[in-house]
Amino acid sequence: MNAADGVRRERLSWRLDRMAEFGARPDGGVNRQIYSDADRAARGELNRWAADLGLELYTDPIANQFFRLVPEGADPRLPPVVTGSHLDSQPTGGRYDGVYGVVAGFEAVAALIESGAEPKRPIEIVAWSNEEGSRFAPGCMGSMCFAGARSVADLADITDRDGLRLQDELDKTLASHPQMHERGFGLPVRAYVELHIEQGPVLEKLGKPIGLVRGIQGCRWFNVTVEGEARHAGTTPLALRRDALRAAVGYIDELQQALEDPDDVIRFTVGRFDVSPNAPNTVAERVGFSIDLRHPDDAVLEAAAARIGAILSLERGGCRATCERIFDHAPVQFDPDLFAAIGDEGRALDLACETLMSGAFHDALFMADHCPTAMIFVPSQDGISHHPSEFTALSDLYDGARLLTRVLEKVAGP
Ligand code: HGY
Ligand code: MN
Ligand code: MN
Repeated sequence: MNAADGVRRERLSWRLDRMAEFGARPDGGVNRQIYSDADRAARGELNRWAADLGLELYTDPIANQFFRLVPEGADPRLPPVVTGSHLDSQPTGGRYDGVYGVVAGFEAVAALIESGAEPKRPIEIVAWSNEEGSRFAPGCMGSMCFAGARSVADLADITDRDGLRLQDELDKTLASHPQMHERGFGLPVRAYVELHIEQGPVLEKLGKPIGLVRGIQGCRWFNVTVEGEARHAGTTPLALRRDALRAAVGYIDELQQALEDPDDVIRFTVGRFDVSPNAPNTVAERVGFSIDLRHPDDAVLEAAAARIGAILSLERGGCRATCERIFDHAPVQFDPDLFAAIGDEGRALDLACETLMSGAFHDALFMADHCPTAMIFVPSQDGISHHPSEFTALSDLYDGARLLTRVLEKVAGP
């Protein structure tokens, strides 16, 4: 039996529903942020699934989870084929972003085992830590550390909005799964294939169930801090104020105008905005805000980043701004051979495929620096993601999992 025929729709659906229970929101979405109790509980569920399948459990110093299958007759010394994505979600996240790739990895491995497939090399499912970066910025910490782009020591003292340190929350998470064997970063990988929802409108608009992802656009994140002076709202004349909130709003307005793109390709987003002391009758002393900047052309990203730096270098209303770049990856093109192999398997399954670039970043962005990497997309209804109403039809989830299974069997084969 071809392993892909062994993918079970109901089991896939059950696994997704089960994972959505961890951090479930009343509106049907999830809030399963990294190193939270909900995240730790979800990790425990994966460990149970892995034990049921007889997989070996590994973790590393940033608590990435790896579930390893060494098939009968395979050579354990060969670098594995790795598939997976992330469990962590946005605070107002959906039920599919990231977790679908992990769940489909379990479904594919179960189907491979049940079909008696004989891959010649190990296969591993990975759940990367902190792809979203919503609690501890930046995102992709797990894949960044694995691929050697950052060290855990670099990230240890980052705090969340409650002032909790990353390292302390990470230690709690590592302690929560003592049964996982520790291993280091950067192990050799034959290929990394990530299955993910598109999070955009393209596939649905074209009526195509599968996206063959050519690459991911470049992305930079900045943390901006505007320093002013706290003063009494009733007694301090405006002429004497150094109002950090007024200055921050002015900076953001100027940045949005400067980065205005008639082709609407530049993605400039301020998603986080923190005011201190955040009191109605005290002039803002300090404002912190995030900048998320993306574009498929690195030269455009570079020029836009320079504009941001120039604007923030100027004093505004007596206030000064500092701008720290905390995330930076140039656009990537995925491995052409792996990309072609996925297309071949998609056509062999008689699935209509569309080639596209990813607007969202994924752990594949950093894995592309480490090994041959590619991605598969399935459609997102109305292109919605990072929202509780995120939805993908089970038939599409099933097709994606079948294609992933065929690709794993092919790439891990002789
Ligand atoms: O922000 C992103 O592109 C990803 O969905 N975390
Ligand atoms: Mn994701
Ligand atoms: Mn996301």
